[in-house]
Amino acid sequence: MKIILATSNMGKVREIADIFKDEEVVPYGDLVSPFEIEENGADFASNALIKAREVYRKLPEKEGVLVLSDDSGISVPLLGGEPGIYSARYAGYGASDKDNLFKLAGELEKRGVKETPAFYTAAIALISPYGDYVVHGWMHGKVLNEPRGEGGFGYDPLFIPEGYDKTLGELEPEIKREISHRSKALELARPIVAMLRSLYE
Ligand code: ITT
Repeated sequence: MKIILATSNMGKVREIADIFKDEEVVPYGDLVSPFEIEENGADFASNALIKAREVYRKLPEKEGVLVLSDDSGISVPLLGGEPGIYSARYAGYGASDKDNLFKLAGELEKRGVKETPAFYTAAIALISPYGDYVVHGWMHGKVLNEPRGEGGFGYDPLFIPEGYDKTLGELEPEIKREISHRSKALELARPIVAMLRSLYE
C-alpha cells in the first residue's frame, strides 16, 4: 500500500517518512503537479481533510492508495491562540518560515515578553476508499522572543518543549521525533493504516 502525502512542506515530508519508515511514502508532487489548495476550514481537522480530499480527488489511480495530510500550527495563549490555524501565513500570504518566525518573535517583543507558554497541534487526515479519518497530537512548551539553533523547520528555533532547556532548533531531530505533535498523531494513525492495509489485501 502506497501512502501519498498531501503536503508541499518538505519538513513535514522528512518527519513523516522518518516515522513511517516501514511504509512506502510518496509526496503527492511525485504523482500530480503541485497545486494550490484553499485551506478555509475553521480548525486543523477541517483543513487536514480539505487537503487530503483534494489530493485524493486528483489522483489518476486510486487503487491501493491512502492519502495522508497534516495540518498543524503553533498556538500562543498570551496572543489569544494566535497564530493557530493561520501559522503558515502569520506574516501574510506567501510568507516564508523565517518571516512567520520573526513575526511571532516580534509580537512577544512588543509586549516585553521574553518567553510564554505555547503548544503545537497536528491534525493528520487519512483518506481511503474505506473511509476518512482524523487524529490529533499536541506538544506543549514555551516560545521565546529570539530564535536559537538552525534545526527543524518553521517555528522550531523559537520553541522549547516542556522538560527541556533548548529549542527544537538546537535539539537533535531524534528528540523531536519522540515528543512532537506530529509523532503523537502519527502513532494514532498507525493502527488505522494497519487496518486499511488488511482491507486492501
Ligand atoms: P502543507 O499545507 O502543504 O502541508 P504548510 O507548511 O502550508 O504545508 P500548514 O498549513 O499545516 O502547512 O501550516 C503549518 C504551519 O505551522 C507552518 O508555518 C509550519 O512552519 C508550522 N509548523 C507546523 N508544524 C511544525 C513543526 O513541527 N515545527 C515547526 N513549525 C511547524
